[in-house]
Amino acid sequence: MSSEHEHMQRTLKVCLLSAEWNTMNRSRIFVSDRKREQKEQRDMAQKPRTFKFEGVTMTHYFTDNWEKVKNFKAKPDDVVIATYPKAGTTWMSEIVDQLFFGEIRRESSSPSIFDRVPFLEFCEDFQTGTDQIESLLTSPRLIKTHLPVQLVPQSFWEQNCRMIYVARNPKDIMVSYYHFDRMNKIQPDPGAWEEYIDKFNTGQLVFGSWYDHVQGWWEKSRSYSRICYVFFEDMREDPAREISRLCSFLGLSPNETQKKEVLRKTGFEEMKKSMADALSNNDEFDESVSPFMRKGIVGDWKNHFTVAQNEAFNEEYRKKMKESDLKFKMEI
Ligand code: PPS
Repeated sequence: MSSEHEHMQRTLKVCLLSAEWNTMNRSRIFVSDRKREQKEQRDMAQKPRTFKFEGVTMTHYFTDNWEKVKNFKAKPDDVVIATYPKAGTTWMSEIVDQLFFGEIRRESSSPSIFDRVPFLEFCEDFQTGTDQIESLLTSPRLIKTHLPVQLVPQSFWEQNCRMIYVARNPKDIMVSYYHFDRMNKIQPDPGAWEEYIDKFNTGQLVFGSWYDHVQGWWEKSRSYSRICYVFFEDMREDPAREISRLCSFLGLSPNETQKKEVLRKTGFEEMKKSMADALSNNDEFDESVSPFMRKGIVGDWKNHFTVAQNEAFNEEYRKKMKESDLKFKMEI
């Protein structure tokens, strides 16, 4: 490719990204009044109730747009980032976005990661994940979902899309999710910690049973080769190695400088800083209760589980995972 051609392509991409940013900003102005109303309603409203949807615990925020989610038309180059909540979705989203668009992002101000990687099934009055995805101008489209594998819209399988599944050990998930449910106005009230462990074990948290989720995706990855199954603990242990694995899966070959930059931009402290703006405008989260970028470590569960709770949980875990060859590291 000639350098002139490359230059034109880069300029075009920067223009597209600026256009994307402007479009988002414009629509933000239109929705800002609606959003303010919504915030007032949220502040006064009860936390949402949960119910079973297709056998999975949900709130209406993830089912109200179901017809559109179910019939969503995927494109063959869409990349899906799937996780049980709190497994490192935002971290993986930032890594994949940086791998595809890092250079371009540096040349124009970037929308928040929640806008760059829309949340497929999420739905509020003024915004749905499906609409957000449709209005993305970047290609490939990066799409976040917390859906268990059996609820993923058919079109993603038909189009043979690439999917990255991030799994995290259940004890750290539980701790992270507990604090998230405390600070997130649109998540159900977590109740007491002791009860929370029970709700986790019985699949009563939003998006259902962690056991079914991680095992369902694991089983699917045996028959569908375009799933890259990644562990949060491995990303913590050796992020450079995991990023190289992702690059092979995505067919990308960044040079060493680009890889280093992705590592730098997606480190915990750097992300905490870069997300400050997005999080300050986010009226779902009350960061004075608990920050979204909380600790980002492996093994924080040791500060939450009593010895008795840990023993009881280990027993439950052993029973529920006994048929599976899926192994988690509870510490590194
Ligand atoms: S969500 O709400 O389900 O999308 O949350 P999710 O992004 O999946 O998970 C949030 C947890 O991931 C941690 N995190 C990170 N850890 C290490 N490095 C980086 N860069 C990073 N980014 C996010 C975040 O701190 C949450 O974990 P806890 O244990 O609560 O700190």
